[in-house]
Amino acid sequence: AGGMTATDSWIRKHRLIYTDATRHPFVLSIRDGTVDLSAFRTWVEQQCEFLRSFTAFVASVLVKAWKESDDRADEEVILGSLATLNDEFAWFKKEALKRDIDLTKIVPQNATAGYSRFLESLMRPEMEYTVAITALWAIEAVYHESFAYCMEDGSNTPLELREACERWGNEGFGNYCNTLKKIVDRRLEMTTGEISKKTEVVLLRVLECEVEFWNMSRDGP
Ligand code: HMH
Repeated sequence: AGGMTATDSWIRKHRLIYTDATRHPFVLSIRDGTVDLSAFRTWVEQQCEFLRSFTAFVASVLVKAWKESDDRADEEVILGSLATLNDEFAWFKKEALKRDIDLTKIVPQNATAGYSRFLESLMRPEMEYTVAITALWAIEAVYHESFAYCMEDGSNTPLELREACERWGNEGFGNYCNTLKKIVDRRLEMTTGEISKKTEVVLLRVLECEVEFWNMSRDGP
């Protein structure tokens, strides 16, 4: 199809799971205002755990970009991801404090632990940059699409959740996701069929992990 990039065609091909990840019932409940605040609390708690492994993962992607990328501008984009994460940590600490969550006592639930193990597998030095940057794009894009949906006209998002939605749903974050998507498509144009296949499998695993993370948040401990 004219103008369809590799990422576009994957999203089209895997539309069902992509929609499961970006229009999950938990997200829909935020959007329509029926979200259970104890579920949101679980989400905040598990996010604090997830962010630790996610940050280590993003740092590993930066190392891969430095070693393997054909374009040094990639390093700046990934450094930007780390800067945003620095900010996110501060925000979650504030949210945790508001909700009386003791950050030192959080026990990672299965979905969080499974996601961390998957990210750890992507951090191995032999894992290709193309594969890792694709995972980064997908992880960020799912949150952008989910939370942007909660900010659209007609949404009824509770006041105390608006900041969360704004954080990932804002236009700047959307532009950042698009920049990552362009990097992925550029890399996929220069890669072999084998790595392309491996990348597609990793993309699907990201989407699964995201669905499991939402499921856990919705269902509570
Ligand atoms: C589980 N997926 C999860 N947490 C996040 N913070 C993001 C994606 C986006 O940064």
